[in-house]
Amino acid sequence: SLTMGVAQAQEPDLSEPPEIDGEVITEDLGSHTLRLGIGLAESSPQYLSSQYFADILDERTEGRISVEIFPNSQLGDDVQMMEMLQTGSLDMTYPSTSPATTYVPELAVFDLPFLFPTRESAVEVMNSDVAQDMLDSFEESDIKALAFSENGYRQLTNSVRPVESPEDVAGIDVGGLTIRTMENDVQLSIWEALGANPTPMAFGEVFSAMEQGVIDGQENPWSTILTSNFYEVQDYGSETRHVYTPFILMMSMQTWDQLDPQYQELVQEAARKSAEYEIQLATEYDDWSREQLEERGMEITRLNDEQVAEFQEAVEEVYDEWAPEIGEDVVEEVQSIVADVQDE
Ligand code: KDG
Repeated sequence: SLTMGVAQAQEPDLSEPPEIDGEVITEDLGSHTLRLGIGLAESSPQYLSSQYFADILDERTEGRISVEIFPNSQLGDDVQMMEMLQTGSLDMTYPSTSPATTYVPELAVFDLPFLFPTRESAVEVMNSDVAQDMLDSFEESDIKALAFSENGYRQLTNSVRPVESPEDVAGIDVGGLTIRTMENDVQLSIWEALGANPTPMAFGEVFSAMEQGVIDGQENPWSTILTSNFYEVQDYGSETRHVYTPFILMMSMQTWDQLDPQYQELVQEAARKSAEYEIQLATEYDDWSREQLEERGMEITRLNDEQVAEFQEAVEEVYDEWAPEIGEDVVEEVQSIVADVQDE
């Protein structure tokens, strides 16, 4: 077989999340049930780390703060749930940065294609002051943004044909692929530059839109393609890694303001710890998910350096178009952090 001699990725070990340590708050500072809505499924790293977030708060408040997680866009999509945080009708959500750019435009730096050559460079940027400033900026919109974590490198899937070049996306004689994008203008530009017909759409509608043939394809990390069962309606995958997007765990400011300062501090700490765990899980899931998809019959095209370069060239214009909008200073700052990591 083609995989002969290639090391198999290890199955993620879910049995042992990091130990919960730190002080337990024994004093009764009030009881809270926090509702957290996410778009992804129960088996996703996002859900599993949210569960860990819930466990930390439960253990360290003797059960006084409990977190109820609602997966699969049950309570709404990223855009709707962020609006619900603003009105106070939902306590927490965990969106992609891409639709959150309506609140904090600088976040669109993460939408620039081929910005992060390695996961380490992306993590370094998420831990930087420039990223912390972006989290802080949500306060103006009555949202307490707690932590960045990993959504990950996004890969293209479709139901029409194998894709190994921008020409395959554009389908010179047969027409471009209709690709669902997140609700974000930079993402739209990327797929326009590649000659696709991009269609912005909420995550929760993607599966049925593919099933019904309303769209040909979508792009997401392998873990999402696996855990949201997209392989059932998508025969082809391409390891394009065209963009790395994060998640942000966030809370309604109305909820935040109701928490005792000691609880606020604990929630912030639990958010950071669960975000770290999420990044660990997302990393473990990535290659393993790709192999699981292949085992389930998805035909996955790996791209060589020249093929990746073709995609990269085709979307270069996205930088010219968007860097001035995002802010040249922010883009340069992020690029210099990336360069430093790569030089180490
Ligand atoms: O919970 C997160 C999802 O709602 C969404 O952000 C996932 O990457 C995503 C997408 O493609 O919309």
